Amino acid sequence: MKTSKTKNGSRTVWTRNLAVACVACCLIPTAARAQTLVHEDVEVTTGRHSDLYNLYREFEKAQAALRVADAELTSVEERIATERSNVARLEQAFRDKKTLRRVIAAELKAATYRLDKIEKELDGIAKDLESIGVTLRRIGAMAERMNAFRFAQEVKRTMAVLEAIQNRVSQDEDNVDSIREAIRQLLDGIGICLWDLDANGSVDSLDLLRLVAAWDTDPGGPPDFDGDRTVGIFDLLTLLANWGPCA
Ligand SMILES: [Ca+2]
Ligand SMILES: [Ca+2]
Repeated sequence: MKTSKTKNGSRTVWTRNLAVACVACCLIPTAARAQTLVHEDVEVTTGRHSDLYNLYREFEKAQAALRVADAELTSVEERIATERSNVARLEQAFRDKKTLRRVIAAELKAATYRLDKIEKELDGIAKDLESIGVTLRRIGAMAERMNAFRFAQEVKRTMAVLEAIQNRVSQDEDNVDSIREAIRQLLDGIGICLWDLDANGSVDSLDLLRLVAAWDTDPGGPPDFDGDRTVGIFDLLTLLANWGPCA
């Protein structure tokens, strides 16, 4: 009798659980169930949740773009580190007085040109990150609206990664500024300024002649002062604006 009661009790519990499971199955919205399916390609490819599927594919594209930006930034950071040690080496060379001032100045000018390019690349990466951020915020909001909370959490984690990369960009920009400042101080110490092409201590007609001789070419450095790969009117105006002895 006791055994029978237990058996009956177990059956009742089992039946109730089955009923609850069936009701839950019917009541859980499709999108809510999709939140677990979205990570399982086999389930996703059934096409049962195509909106979420498409959104997730878009998310994967944004993640891929983020990885590309991260890799580009890492490569730029390596070059910034190289420029920093390069300037430190030139500072040492200046202190040792074993290297000609104009040789050091020429190297510093070339470094400035490379820093211009690095800065442009940082700008490009910052813009890419901004647009990836806009996409991620939109995907996150849509995932939440579709009750795909696990997916939305994943988007948030990716947003955190994006913000960390954006912080690195800001630090790198500060680093570039500080290297520029070190170059400026060293050039001041040497008494040669960026626009003094023949390194005679002043921006004068000799420099103007050099600039004119290089007109419309890409010298890969000064007198292409703005780094647009051609010597033109802007470079001429820059030289004229800095006319006279290097301070
Ligand atoms: Ca000069
Ligand atoms: Ca130019």
